[in-house]
Amino acid sequence: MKETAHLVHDYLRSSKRFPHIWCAGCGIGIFMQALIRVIDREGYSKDDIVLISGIGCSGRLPVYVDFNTLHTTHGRALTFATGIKLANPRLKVITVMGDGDAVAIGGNHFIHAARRNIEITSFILNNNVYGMTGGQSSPTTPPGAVTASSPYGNLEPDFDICRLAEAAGAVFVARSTVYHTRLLERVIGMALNKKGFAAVEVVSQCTTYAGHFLKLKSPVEMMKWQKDNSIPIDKAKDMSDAELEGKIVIGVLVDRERPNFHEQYQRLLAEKSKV
Ligand SMILES: Cc1ncc(C[n+]2csc(CCOP(=O)(O)OP(=O)(O)O)c2C)c(N)n1
Ligand code: SF4
Repeated sequence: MKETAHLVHDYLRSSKRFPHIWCAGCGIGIFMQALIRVIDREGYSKDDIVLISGIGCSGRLPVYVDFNTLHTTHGRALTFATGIKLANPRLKVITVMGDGDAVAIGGNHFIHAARRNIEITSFILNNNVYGMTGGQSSPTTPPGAVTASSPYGNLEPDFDICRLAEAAGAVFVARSTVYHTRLLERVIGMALNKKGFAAVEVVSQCTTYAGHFLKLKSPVEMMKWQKDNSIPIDKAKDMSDAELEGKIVIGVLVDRERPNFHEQYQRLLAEKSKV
């Protein structure tokens, strides 16, 4: 097997796209490498994949990798992904979104993609902040955090992306951090193989902005924080809500079956074309 550096290099676009825009120590690159490793291991060809993003630091990911890619508008990755999957169900359609992209401006599309159960593998890189625009509060910023848009402390409660995905109907829901790379690769693989809407929350460090309000001074401290605060789902099941306060529950949270939208849509098209 190729070393990670060589393998990843084979999947990156050369020349003009680099240097990338990510800050040193940002977690997005760790996720990108894990995604590439799993795609390679699972044997997809580059042409099988369509990787779609909205806007944000996380949204830059498709710019760097050599798949079919779309860098769309803020919050709209899932709308483009839905159209592509309906038009060409053979393709493996993947979205990469920031927390703001997926569940603030794109929240409506997120819940309806889950409700429809269209086969899209969606990765939500949750760094608890709007990174690209300078560190404003997002729906996953902790209450009390001092951010660019909440200088006296964030008044809003944060919400749980995985619970939202589950309640909206996603058939596969998992969470990992970028610290837990083996788990991350396992859930990426499972999500890619799921025949329905899969949501994977990837807790990732924004060292430049979230590090400040989490009072963590370096990428290393932030990853140690991910390690020390994560609880595997099997253990979490025996813990109370109070005990889980401030913890990151990791692992496969939902894995269930439900009719998927694009297969029903293809059947309908076939039936109607006979009439
Ligand atoms: C319609 C629209 N509104 C606002 C923006 C400005 N904008 C660009 S990225 C972004 C937030 C990015 O945060 P997130 O989605 O969490 O991704 P991150 O940068 O943290 O990876 C915003 C508000 C935009 N580009 N388009
Ligand atoms: S601003 Fe934050 S999320 Fe964006 S590249 Fe820098 S560290 Fe990463």
